[in-house]
Amino acid sequence: NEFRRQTDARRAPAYEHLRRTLQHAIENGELTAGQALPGERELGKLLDLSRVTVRKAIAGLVGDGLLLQRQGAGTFVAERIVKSFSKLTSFTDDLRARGLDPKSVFLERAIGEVTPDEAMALNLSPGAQVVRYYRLRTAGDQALALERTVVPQSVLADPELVVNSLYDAFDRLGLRPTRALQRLRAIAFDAEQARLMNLAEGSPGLFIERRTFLDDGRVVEYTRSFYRGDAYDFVAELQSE
Ligand code: 16G
Repeated sequence: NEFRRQTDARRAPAYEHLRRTLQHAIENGELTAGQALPGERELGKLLDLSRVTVRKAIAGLVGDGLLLQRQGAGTFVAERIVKSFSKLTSFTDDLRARGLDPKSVFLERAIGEVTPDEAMALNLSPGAQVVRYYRLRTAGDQALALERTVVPQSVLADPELVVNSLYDAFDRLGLRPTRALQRLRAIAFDAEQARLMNLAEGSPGLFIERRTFLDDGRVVEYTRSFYRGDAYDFVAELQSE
């Protein structure tokens, strides 16, 4: 409905208008990945808009994942996060390496009895206790992933040992994961996941399952991650057989 769209656009508040203008500039390459935006004050002056308007437009684009804010450095056009598919790194490692500030929002953190599927994945016997986490993974204002992690309670005695990073907790406990098996598949975020991630239902995602081992063969995690499909590139070096 073209007419409706036009009148809506005309009636749209100034921040919405700026948001769309910036979005188009990013989509058609006038603003390129990694490029810094002028400061809020400067941008406001340039476009004759209030600082509040500029701030609101930018906050919207940060939420959409098109812009990134780095503490103390300013606002940048987001680049996709390039992640190795063959290195045993954590969410926290990947984002810290980019100067971002990764966080966990705990949607669930509890001890329970292992389910048959989890027992298979973790090499546990029926009846064993496990620690379960369901976390929203964020950087700045942006939600990047949802993760369900199961760890044997024999490995993590207390769920509170994980503050933001699971691998930091392993490190503090002197546990050194050395190997993992991983599987990746494309998914569409369902309504509930989309709500948590602040995305439209059906947005593309990457489902990654990881089982991580210590040197002695113990499995320390079984994690099912749902990464934003529009934010990550997975890369690997391939060698001939
Ligand atoms: C990554 C891992 C996930 C692991 C998490 C730990 C992938 C696909 N998955 O997201 O298996 O549990 O990192 O991150 O890389 P943390 O130490 O920040 O909690």
